[in-house]
Amino acid sequence: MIEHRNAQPWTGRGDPEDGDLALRMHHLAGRDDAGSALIGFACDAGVLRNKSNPGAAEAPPAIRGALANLAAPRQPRGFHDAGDLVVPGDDPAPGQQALAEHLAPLVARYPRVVVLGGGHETAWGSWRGLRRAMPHARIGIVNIDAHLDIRAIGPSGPSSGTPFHQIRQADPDGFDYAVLGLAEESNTEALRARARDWDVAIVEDHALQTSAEAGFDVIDALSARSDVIYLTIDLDVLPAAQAPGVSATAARGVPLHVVEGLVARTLASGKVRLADIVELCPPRDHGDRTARCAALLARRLLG
Ligand SMILES: [Mn+2]
Repeated sequence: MIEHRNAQPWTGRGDPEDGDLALRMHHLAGRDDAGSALIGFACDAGVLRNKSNPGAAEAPPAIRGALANLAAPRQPRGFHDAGDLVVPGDDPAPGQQALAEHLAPLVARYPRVVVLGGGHETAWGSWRGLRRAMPHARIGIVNIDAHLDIRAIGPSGPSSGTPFHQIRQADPDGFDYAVLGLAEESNTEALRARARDWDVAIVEDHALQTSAEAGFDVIDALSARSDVIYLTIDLDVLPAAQAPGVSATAARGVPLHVVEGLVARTLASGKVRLADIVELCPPRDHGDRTARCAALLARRLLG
């Protein structure tokens, strides 16, 4: 049974002595001029099935908490908080179905929708929500991630390691997938060979250590041939020092400023209707530093 929890009121710091421009993100929640919406996917089922560390279910409130007191962007616009879907147990499928059902009307109504996962099984709900809202669109997928997440579905069923395999099964002809930040050591040759077979565009983490530029051609080409972009950010692409609070930490990783550059370039296409931020694991975080990375990215996506 999937529970839908309504959004809690946003609270945070106020500095009225500084005047009308002293806005923070919590001030933008629920404003009438909402140009985006967010929804939380509180789910441990995907990482449990993927033999990984639980905790992703605690991510949505942790990201909201880190987001609330960030300064609003220069030209602030409101956002709508659609609350959280709470997925019990170790089967992600009912939760993914509920996510797709909740997302479709949000995507139809708001220019951009942001999902706060959950493990990467979130993607199988996200993508289907977008597909439901836009049945005929060419959907390009930009995944900023250390992993391909195209594993075959084994006896334990779909997990946080299989979502892009599931998407390809659902849409073999339309599947157009790029992975930015891949760590060679974290993907077996079976998966890398499958990615070659499926024409997955890959930019490895080695090429993304100082600048996002090595990813621009892939992003631009994918954007040009797509009607809409689904951007998915797996926080385990970040170096362990910046992002200890994920299910699977990266020894090398892609630094936050480079990830921000990749996100900015993808947003510059003007085609990102849906984005998600996944794999935050608050019980493994230190001093909220991973949640803060997630919040910086969420602020950019909502803005
Ligand atoms: Mn992933």
